[in-house]
Amino acid sequence: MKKRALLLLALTPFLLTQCGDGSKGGDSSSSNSLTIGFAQAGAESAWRTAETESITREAEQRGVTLKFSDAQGKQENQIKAVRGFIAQGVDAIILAPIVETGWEPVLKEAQRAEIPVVLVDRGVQVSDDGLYATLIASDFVAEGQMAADWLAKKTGGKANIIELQGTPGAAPAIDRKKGFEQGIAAHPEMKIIASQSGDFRRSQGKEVMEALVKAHPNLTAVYAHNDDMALGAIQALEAAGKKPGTDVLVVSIDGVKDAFIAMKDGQLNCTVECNPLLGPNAFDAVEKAVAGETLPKKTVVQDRLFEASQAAAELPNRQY
Ligand code: GYE
Repeated sequence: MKKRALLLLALTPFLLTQCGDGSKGGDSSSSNSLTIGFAQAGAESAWRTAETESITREAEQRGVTLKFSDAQGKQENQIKAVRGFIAQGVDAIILAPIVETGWEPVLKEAQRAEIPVVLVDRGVQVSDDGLYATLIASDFVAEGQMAADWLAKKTGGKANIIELQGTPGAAPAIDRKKGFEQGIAAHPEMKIIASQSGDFRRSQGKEVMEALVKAHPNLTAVYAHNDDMALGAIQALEAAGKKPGTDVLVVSIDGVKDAFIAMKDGQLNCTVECNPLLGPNAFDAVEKAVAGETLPKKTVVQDRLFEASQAAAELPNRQY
């Protein structure tokens, strides 16, 4: 199908200049007439919902036909979806891979079918990075480091930390753990006293924290790999008679609206923004990949850190 798209792109200027009515290819958008498959990971968090909306909205604006699949957190569903898109002969595939490993066979199938794959928000481990066109994502190690640095400063380098990890095997869970551990390494009195996965979900953040706060009542800080788990943990801490935001500092990642509300309310102390509005970048990449251009292997989305003191002023500006 890549060939068909290339042919169309090549013909567009001809049609524009040669055909009086411009009835075909008359739209100046090069996405016009593209059919793209979007294999989304799931809908586990507010972040992911915002990402889905951004990609859907951008497709509409560019006149792209978008085929959408929600894998509901299961890699096997996502692999099936990618295979389905290949069978349907889409022009390109946008993939937000749930976990890092296990992608090689299906990416090879896409390559054989000459269908470029643009990775959004999470990376993959493959032996040949030629198996995907590009990755558009944040630097998760840097995010974890920013969270650790903030906590080190705030506590004078002393904390009993409970870590809530994201989905096991997911790039942001692996790298946010790594970055945080690197960040606290220089502070011997900052200790991770317990670390468990809450699968990036609010309900599981709450559940896991209910058990952990009982087992480790000496905690002084929570580091959650995303805001949703932090918000669930805040509920569990309150139910256990703790004061999140005061006697237990809470720091997380994403920067979703609810996190800003919790910061304004004094329950969350800090969030590291991770921008989910990837639609415009994703479709710029798709258009280039379909046109046969070589893309940089990674585009890093820039993130910022926000503290509770900034929340009230920043809240009206939040887009997700
Ligand atoms: O931080 C989390 C989500 O892959 C960057 O996935 C994304 C992460 C995001 O569920 O909230």
